[in-house]
Amino acid sequence: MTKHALITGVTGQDGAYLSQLLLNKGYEVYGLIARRGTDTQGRLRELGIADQVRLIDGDLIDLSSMIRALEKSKATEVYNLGAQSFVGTSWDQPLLTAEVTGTSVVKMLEAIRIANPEARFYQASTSEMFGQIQESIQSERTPFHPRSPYGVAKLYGHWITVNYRESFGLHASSGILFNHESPLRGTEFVTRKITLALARILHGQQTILELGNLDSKRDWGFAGDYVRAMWMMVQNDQPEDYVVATGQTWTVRTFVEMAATHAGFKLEWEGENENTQGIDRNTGKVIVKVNPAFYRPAEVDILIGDPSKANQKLGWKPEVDFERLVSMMMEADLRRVIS
Ligand code: NAP
Ligand code: G4F
Repeated sequence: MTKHALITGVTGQDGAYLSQLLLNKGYEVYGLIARRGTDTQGRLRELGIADQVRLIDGDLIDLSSMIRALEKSKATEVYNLGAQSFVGTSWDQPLLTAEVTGTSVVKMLEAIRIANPEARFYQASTSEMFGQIQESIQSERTPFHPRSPYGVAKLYGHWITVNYRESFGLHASSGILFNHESPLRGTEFVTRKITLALARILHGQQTILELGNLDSKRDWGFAGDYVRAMWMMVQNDQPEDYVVATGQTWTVRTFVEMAATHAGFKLEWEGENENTQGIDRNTGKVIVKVNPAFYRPAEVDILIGDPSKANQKLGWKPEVDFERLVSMMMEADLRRVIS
């Protein structure tokens, strides 16, 4: 029998890759879509699947639309990926973030209890919940200390998922995913901001790339690998929580250097902290500059995940390494800027 899945956040990076994965497995894929803009389906189109995903109007703050989406889709698997997902914005819109990223999770869980308690549920939790890290390598057992309104909202979503599993026996799993990127990453996130800017600079459409904290370290993986982990969690008989990560960490500075090398710049750094500049030795031009406007009120300095549980219990491991990820993103933006 054909499986039906409902994805919130279907127009986002992960929503697009997960839709592709599920369609390839023969699922009927339904996506909850909040029609705010005129062109929200760009990522689904880029993967060539826009006409295969069935869209249902709805919003994460509207419980009734979630119940209707569950009824219309007849979903037996629900992937809750929708969120205000940009950490920086969460200080400017903390209440919206609390609702869309935090308390909407209990609405989706309630919708499941009302419309189909047998449906399996995946919650998109995050390494941002570790924030000011309490252990040098973070696992499912590491205590949380979020550092942003986004991280705090996600922590609510995480614990309410655990609570509904324990209270009502729902098949609800929470994936604590570390940063994952791709050519479909939003341009506000640092990796894509870097690759797009370098491609534009190379083609004379931009002069400089301004960044904040270059020393911040992240465990960056490929989104295509990470949506596979989501699906594996939902298929497992036992609903549980899993860290999904590569186990390696890199600075923002290293990301810039690798991307610049890939794009053909010879980058050298001068100055320190707020005076830091990245100069292209080919041309003598400054192409990267630190701008404190991009610093955050409270930073997550470093994240490194331990994916052993996902590896042992689900058989999951990442296939794309950091270097390949950077080159994949850089190549995609070079192609986009030229065309
Ligand atoms: P993304 O590209 O920002 O996608 C977010 C999605 O949520 C978009 O489809 C967006 O729709 C939708 N959305 C926002 N507000 C909504 C609302 N009120 N009602 C319905 N839909 C709404 O995020 P992503 O990178 O794919 O991440 C997917 C999920 O994983 C998010 O929950 C994120 O917080 C979490 N996460 C991401 C990472 C990562 O590194 N990527 C790591 C850990 C956890 P519009 O396009 O219409 O705005
Ligand atoms: O790319 P970012 O904005 O991602 P961040 O804050 O780590 O959040 C992402 O990953 C989380 C998982 O850990 C997700 F839950 C969340 O939804 C999102 O997908 O920033 C990464 C780092 C930060 O330390 C930031 O301060 O890069 C630093 N950074 C330096 N300059 C910058 C910039 N970040 C952005 N966005 N823009 C800059 O100019």
